[in-house]
Amino acid sequence: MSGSDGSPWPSHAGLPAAGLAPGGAGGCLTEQRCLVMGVVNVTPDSFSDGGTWLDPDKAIAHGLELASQGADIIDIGGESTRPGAQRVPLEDELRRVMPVVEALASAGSYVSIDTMRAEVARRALAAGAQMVNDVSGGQADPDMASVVAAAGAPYVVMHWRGHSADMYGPAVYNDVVAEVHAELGRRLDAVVAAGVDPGNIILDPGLGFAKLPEHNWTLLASLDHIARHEGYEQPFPVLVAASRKGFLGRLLAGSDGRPRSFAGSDDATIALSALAVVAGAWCVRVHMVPGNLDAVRVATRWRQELRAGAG
Ligand code: PMM
Repeated sequence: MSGSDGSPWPSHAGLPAAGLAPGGAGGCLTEQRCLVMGVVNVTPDSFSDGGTWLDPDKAIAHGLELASQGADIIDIGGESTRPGAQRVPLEDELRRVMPVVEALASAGSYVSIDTMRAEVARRALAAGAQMVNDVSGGQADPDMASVVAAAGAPYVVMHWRGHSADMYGPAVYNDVVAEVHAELGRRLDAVVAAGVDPGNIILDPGLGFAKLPEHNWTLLASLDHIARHEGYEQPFPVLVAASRKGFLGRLLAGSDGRPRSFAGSDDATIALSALAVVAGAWCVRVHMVPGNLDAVRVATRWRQELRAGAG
C-alpha cells in the first residue's frame, strides 16, 4: 500500500491528511503516518464500553478528551454492532449521536459518523461530520452510497455479511482472504456505480463481523491484498479496527480458558496497532488513544526504515 509519490501512505483526494492536529479539522499537516481514530460509542450495549458514554455530555467530554490526546478522527456511533445486537430505531440513533456530532464538529474535531443508515449519515454530515463509517458497506441502506456521493465525503466500506443478530452463522469460508476480497470488491464496484469517488473510499476487512478468531488473524496477515482491486490503479487505504475485540481477549485467555476482559486487551490492541502500521494500514480505530498513538509513531519510524532499505 503506497502513494504515487512514494510515500508510505496513499494520499487520496478529500481524505483527512495524515497527522491532523487535535482539534484541527481539515488541517493539512505534512506528517505521514497511519491515522488514529478514537471511538465514541453512544450506546447502552456496545462491545467493550456499552453504557459508559450514553449520556451526551459524557460522550462529548470523552470525544474531546480523545481529540486532546491526539486522535486524528473521532468516530461517533449510536448503534451497537456487538454479536446478537438488535437494530435500534432511527429516532433513537439520531437522538444519541446528533448532539455529540454537533458538539465535536463545532469544537473543531474531524468527525466520522459510524452508521448503517443514510438518514443518520445525511444529518450528521449536515451537522459537521466529515466522514461516514458504514460497517455494512452500503448493504444495510440502499440510499447510503448516494448520500455519501452527494456529500463528497470519505467513506469506510467494511466487509459485512449481515446484521449482528446472527454474527457467526455466516462466518463460513473456504478461503477467507479470497472471499472477503471478492465481496469487498463487489461492494466497491456498487458504491462507485452509485457515484462515490473511488478516491474517497477506505476499505475495512470487518474484523469480528462474520469472522471467527482465525479468520481475523488470517485477514490481518493479508492487508496488502485486501487493499488492491482490479480496475483501480491505486491500492485503497485500509482501516484496521481490532481494538478490544473478542479475538484478542481469547488469544490472551488465562489458564482457566477465560478470555481476557475488554479493558485488559488494551495492551494487545497497542501491539496490534504497531503491526498494522508496519503492514501499511491507513488508520487504526481504537478506544484508548495515547498508547496506540505512541505505537503508531514508533511503527511509522520503523516502517520508514524498512522502506528506505527496500528502496
Ligand atoms: N467495529 C465496531 C464498530 N464500528 N467500524 C469499522 N469501520 N470497523 C469495525 O470493525 C467496527 C466499526 C464494533 O466495535 P466497538 O463496539 O468496539 O466499537
